[in-house]
Amino acid sequence: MARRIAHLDMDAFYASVELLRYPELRGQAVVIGGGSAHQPRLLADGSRQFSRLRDYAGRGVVTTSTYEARALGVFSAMGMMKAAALAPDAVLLPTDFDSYRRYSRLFKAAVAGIAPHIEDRGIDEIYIDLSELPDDTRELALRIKAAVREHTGLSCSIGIAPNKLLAKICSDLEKPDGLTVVSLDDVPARIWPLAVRKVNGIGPKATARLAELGIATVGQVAAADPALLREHFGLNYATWLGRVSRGLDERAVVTSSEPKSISRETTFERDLHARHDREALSEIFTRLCMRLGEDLARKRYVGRTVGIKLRYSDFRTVTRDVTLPAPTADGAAIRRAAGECLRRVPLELKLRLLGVRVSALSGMDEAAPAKTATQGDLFSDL
Ligand code: DCP
Ligand code: MG
Repeated sequence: MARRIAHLDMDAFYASVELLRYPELRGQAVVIGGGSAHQPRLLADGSRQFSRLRDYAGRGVVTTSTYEARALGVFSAMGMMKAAALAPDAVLLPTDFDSYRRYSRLFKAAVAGIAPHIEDRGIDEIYIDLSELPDDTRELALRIKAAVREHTGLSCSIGIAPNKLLAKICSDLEKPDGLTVVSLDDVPARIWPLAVRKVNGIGPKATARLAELGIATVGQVAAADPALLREHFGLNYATWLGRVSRGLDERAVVTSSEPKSISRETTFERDLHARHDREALSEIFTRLCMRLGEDLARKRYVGRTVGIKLRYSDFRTVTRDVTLPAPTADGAAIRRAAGECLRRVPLELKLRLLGVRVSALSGMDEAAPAKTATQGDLFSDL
């Protein structure tokens, strides 16, 4: 029985929330990413005076932009000065995360009223498993879009497919206000012509490597010699590439609002060697663990199992984990446990990615076993 998975992504999310507040900006090139200095000023006649990109000076980047600004070449993550050169008249607004979080909760609640099987993927996107619902696919999607609009005043784009991989690709195909439904039979016509970077999980480095092999589209990945992919990407990633290029993906929609694990990972600017770049690597490693500890504390979780993930320069990935006697959210304790894991992996090859994960979570406020005095000393001999 084929599954029916939707991916919903809000259109120009932060910018669209701002337009609810400043409807007079509708239809204009608007860029989000300023600071408090760029707060619009209310004039004596009741109208508002907005900052313009041309007045911007600094090193900030664009957080997002309206589609009108994108038409001028201004996109997320672009340096603001570069954006100002392309679109000097664009309106610049400060970011207001509290509002975005509020609208995020609102749109998710609106969807849950129709289709409750939801996996939260961040502030502006969710997966929805529609498999159990009796309704016609398009009719259901239109109802979800209408509910989102009614509860938030915002538009979204939805992709529906037999799995998460294809649904995510499809939600982007007809943005904004898109609705795209594909089946596995549509993969050659709809997916194969797409650039490889449209696939979630094929990042800039893999894209560059594929380009060196003359592979630019998903179809070319599907047609590539599996042995060639193995040689350049390692068995795991090559097998994954082969499957995704055929539109295959078995991952479940994970509805639980309770996370199974909390992790952080980073892909290095350049590949690092455990010995030759020891200092840089150690610093990044420590920072990851400290940040992870802060994430856990903020979300009020502690975890008993600490794991690491390494991706080598040849794209092979290894993981190791260790279970602690008592759960922790302490960055230094995570660092010691992760360091222990690191000593159990081969480190001859350079590394391109390092990740740290804490799982076997429990609530920090739950009646957890009292922290023992020995906990902090546990790894002191390592
Ligand atoms: N965002 C960010 N930094 C980025 C990209 C995005 O802070 N480099 C924020 C701003 C976006 C929000 O996350 O509004 C959602 O990201 P999307 O990639 O979904 O971008 P948009 O929703 O803005 O546009 P689209 O219509 O393409 O989805
Ligand atoms: Mg979006």
